[in-house]
Amino acid sequence: MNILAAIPCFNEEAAIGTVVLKARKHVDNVLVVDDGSTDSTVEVARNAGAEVISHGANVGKGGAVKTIFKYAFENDVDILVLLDGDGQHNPDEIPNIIKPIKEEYTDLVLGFRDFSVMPFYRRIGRAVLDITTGISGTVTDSQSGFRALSRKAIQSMAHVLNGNDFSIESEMILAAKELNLAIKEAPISCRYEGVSNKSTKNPVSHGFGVLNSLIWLIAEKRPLLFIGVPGFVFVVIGIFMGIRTLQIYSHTSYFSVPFTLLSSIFLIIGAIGLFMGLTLTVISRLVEKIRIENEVNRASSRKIPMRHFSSMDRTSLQGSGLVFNRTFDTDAE
Ligand SMILES: Nc1nc2c(ncn2[C@@H]2O[C@H](COP(=O)(O)OP(=O)(O)OP(=O)(O)O)[C@@H](O)[C@H]2O)c(=O)[nH]1
Ligand SMILES: [Mg+2]
Repeated sequence: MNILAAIPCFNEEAAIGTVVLKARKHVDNVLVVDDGSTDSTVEVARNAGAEVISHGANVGKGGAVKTIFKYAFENDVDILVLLDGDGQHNPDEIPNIIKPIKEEYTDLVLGFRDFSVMPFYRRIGRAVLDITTGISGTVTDSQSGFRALSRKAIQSMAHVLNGNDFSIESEMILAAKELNLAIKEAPISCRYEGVSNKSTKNPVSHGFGVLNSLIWLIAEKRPLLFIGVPGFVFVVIGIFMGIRTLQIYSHTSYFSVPFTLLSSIFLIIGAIGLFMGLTLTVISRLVEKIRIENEVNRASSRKIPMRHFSSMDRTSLQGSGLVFNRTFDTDAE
């Protein structure tokens, strides 16, 4: 079994050596994706025995995670462990986080941190992001970077992740849910004391940045819910106000211009929202069909068994008319 631990890094020379050395005890290979570090992260990681891929410029944590997925996909990794390079995660907990994948039918294991040891302001931010991420179900800790993925999760997620920033943690969960992957959670420890806080980002603006990316991500995936439904509500309010204007007119012969204007504004904005929501839903479905078709093409050229596709993908394929006459060795392996 090919197990890879991968660490997205930006200026982690102080901690990365220990993290790599400890992680090597539990996996076959350690990959460090350096994202334009200006310190000696690359040399330290290499000397500790990690394979290093360097972006050459700072793309963001999400960009590094996408590079990791590409590497894992191309190198037929069976289990991928993601962890941070600043020493907050304990690599000796890797066996716990991969256990559900090895022993149960699980595709994504999310490490969850103990709320009580987390600084107060982080707890609030974490709760907001957890609720937003968990819109279609609950997650205990949506922002933890310590997680493990099965081969099926790697293969099906490698080409669907988009974000370059820290919203990648939520995006991965949303993608896993969409792909009908089995998700489990495992407790992990997380150090806040004694970790070099070289982070230049303010945790509050950082949290808002992630929330902003997350809202756009969900709006993009669920345009009917986020644009169409509010549009529908506006249309209903507009109609109600219009009826009210006519009632007042019929009883008092007074025609309220402001009320009519307001009603028209609600109707126009609502109609635009409803129309946009429907149009964007059709577009996002088409994009999804193309994505699935691309996945199938890739799988067919790499002979990936059909069972590596989620049942949702298979159903969408059958219903989409994108019928493919390639046969996958469904029961093979
Ligand atoms: N590739 C890449 N990795 C990054 C970037 N920023 C942070 N990281 C890495 O992502 C991991 C988590 O980053 P942190 O800054 O510690 O984020 P955090 O743990 O959510 O926040 P703190 O609690 O402040 O430590 C570490 O391994 C970082 O080196 C970046 O711009 N690019
Ligand atoms: Mg950290």
